[in-house]
Amino acid sequence: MSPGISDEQLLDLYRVMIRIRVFENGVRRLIDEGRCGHVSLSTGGEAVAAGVSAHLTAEDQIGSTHRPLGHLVAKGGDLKRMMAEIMAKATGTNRGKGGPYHIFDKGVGALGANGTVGGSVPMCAGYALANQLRGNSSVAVSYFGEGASNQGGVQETLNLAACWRLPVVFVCENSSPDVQRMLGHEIDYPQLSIDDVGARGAAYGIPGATYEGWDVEKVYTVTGEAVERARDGGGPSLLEFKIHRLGSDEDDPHCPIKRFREKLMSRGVLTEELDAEMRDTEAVNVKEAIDFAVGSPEPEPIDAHMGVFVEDD
Ligand SMILES: Cc1ncc(C[n+]2csc(CCOP(=O)(O)OP(=O)(O)O)c2C)c(N)n1
Repeated sequence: MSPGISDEQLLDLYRVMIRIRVFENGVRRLIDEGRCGHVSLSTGGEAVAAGVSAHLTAEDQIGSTHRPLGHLVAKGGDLKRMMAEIMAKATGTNRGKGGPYHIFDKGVGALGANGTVGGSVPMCAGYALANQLRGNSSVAVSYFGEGASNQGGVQETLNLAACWRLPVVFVCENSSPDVQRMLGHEIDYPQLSIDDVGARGAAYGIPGATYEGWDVEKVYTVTGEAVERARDGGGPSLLEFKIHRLGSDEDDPHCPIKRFREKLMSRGVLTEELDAEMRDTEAVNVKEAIDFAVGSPEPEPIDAHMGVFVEDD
């Protein structure tokens, strides 16, 4: 038992983390076999996706990055339709027209990945403004990377969201601890003027802090506070989670799943049998998702004209 988190909740968090890893490993195999296009994976960020989404319902919105799969799986995304979208099939979440960089599932409140770095931030402020104007208690969560945090639009949005006390939580996944994995970034060539993006919250008068992103219990606890504050009209927060981008295995000492598994085992919350059962279940689900995607038709050329405009609902 962890303070404030029941054993059942801990196992739910673990299950979601496993689901994300198994799903992304399935996608990794498709990439290696040349059966889908380029996909940016989120491996290593499972604790953030699981810990954040544990506080959200389908009425709450998330806006994601170019590494959206973990966020979407944690938000309750349908694995079959997600896999079909990744393979550009007509049965996909975006009918095969968005691909992984724009994957979208309105039914679960996953309002879009963004190939444009930093794109989720102003969009989520917009969702939050809509929530505020409608007077509901929904909260928007915007995911972005530390690279995106330097975008002008991100800074402007933080200011406006603070001024208007919008119900939004800004979640920065900072993978710079793995500097060698950063895109186009030379070691020792500075990109950020400070170490901790969370510290920028103070510049806008909102709570901002930095945490270890492998620690799902910490993610769960601090996000719970930020989401509650946003729901209660207390305005936005900025949470930074330091993470390591990883490969497919769990041998890496930074692997959030490995670390959580060891904790849960030592506390007697998780057994080898339950762990194996969860992994088997997720493997079957992912296999079914791949089979569904493979067996689905491609979109018809005429579909390019469909779904372009939407009536107000
Ligand atoms: C507006 C914009 N500029 C540049 C790019 C090219 N690009 C794709 S991923 C990436 C790195 C983003 O870094 P970060 O936000 O920290 O995310 P990470 O990949 O580290 O998870 C860049 C520059 C882009 N997609 N959009």
